[in-house]
Amino acid sequence: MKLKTALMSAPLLIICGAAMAGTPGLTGVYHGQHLLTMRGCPGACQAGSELVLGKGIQNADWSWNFDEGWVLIRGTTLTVGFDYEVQSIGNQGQGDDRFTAGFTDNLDGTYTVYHGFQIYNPNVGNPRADTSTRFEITEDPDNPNRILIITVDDEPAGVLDGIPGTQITGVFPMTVQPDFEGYARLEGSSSGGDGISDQLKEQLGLNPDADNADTDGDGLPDAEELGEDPENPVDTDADGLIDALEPGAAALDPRLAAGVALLDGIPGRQVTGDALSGTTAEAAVGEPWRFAGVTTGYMSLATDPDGDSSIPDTTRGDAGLEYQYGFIRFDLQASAMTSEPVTVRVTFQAPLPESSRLLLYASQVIDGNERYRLMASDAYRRLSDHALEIRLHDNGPWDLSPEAGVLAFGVAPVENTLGGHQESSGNGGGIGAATLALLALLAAFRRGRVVT
Ligand SMILES: [Ca+2]
Ligand SMILES: [Ca+2]
Ligand SMILES: [Ca+2]
Ligand SMILES: [Ca+2]
Repeated sequence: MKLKTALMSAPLLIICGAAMAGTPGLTGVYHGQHLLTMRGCPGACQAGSELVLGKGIQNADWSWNFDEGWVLIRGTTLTVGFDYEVQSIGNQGQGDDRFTAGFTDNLDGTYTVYHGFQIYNPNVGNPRADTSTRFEITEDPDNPNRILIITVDDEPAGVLDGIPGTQITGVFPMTVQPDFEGYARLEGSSSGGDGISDQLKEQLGLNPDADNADTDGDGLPDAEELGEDPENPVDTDADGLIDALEPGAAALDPRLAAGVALLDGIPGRQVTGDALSGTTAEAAVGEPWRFAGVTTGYMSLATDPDGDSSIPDTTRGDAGLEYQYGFIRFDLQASAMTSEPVTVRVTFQAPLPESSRLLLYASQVIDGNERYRLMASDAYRRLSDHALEIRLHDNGPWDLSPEAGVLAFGVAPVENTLGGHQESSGNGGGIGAATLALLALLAAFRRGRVVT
């Protein structure tokens, strides 16, 4: 079986090699974002043997200076619940210097960064290693102000293993390989011709490449909707989504949150290889509630906070569950005390899984930690191929009359590709054996006692 896998991976490598593009000799300073995928090998690393241990829950910033040969890479939280950092070799320096690593131009379209990598998981001793990562960096043929950055397989100490990234052995509970994917834009560029920098648009979640520089497509240009001070953009209805993101009348209605880009994305533009990145959703809630903030990201923990049956989102479809919609997290405010159920309707631009394959996870914040649980199937309705209605009852996991009058919750539609969703009010409805095996491994990983 393993021999077959190894044989099959060989032609794959050749295909990858032929597809390699890359732009040697880049100059200038670029700023952008990346998404990290952490892979691990329970045994020896070979293509097909790896597990996805987690992704960043959000895109994280990075800045590339090709004139001076260094990159500053910010970390974020992984979907398994702990933070990672990309550091200088030896973790030297202070402040930003600590996160700045040197790189060399290999003159073949790839660039090798020499850096430290650390995860903050006290259960396994906050492990850290010095390593390197080889990136293929390509000038976007459609926009010379933009570069596209992927991690390639590079094993300076051995034979390529067919898995993107470079093995870090003997430090983490298993051999791991960080895989960074992202993009960056030339400092000071303004592709929209409206005087607003691409960098600021990215920060605000606006699409620098949108037709006529109108991200939400409502006929009002981004520059106009941002207002007089683009650094402090206008949000007329104070629902947490700026006017330039909310099309038309939604910008005036705090009970309607529109133009919400999935997976921490940018409306109308795919940020990562995930197909739904950049597709949008909108949400509606009734009186006395209103939206006060909306964020999206890759699905965070799906965990039972009371027990040991942790279900981290780490499968990414590898074992039957697809978290391709990520999560949408809402802050709701009530204008009056109420204990009536709250009904939130969420409409997705992309179609939802069919009823028999749809699972819904929902979060609550417990002691500052976000936890996700599988929702009972009678707590929501699939209204159409694109819309869900979710009812949050008092005395359930959510406190609907908190002292501050604020309710925070997230939802994450999940596709059970194994089908046959079994009714369940607890964890694990329809979860297959492969997932359970992976979860057992991950639980051990999180406790730091994986035997490899
Ligand atoms: Ca590799
Ligand atoms: Ca607009
Ligand atoms: Ca708004
Ligand atoms: Ca609104």
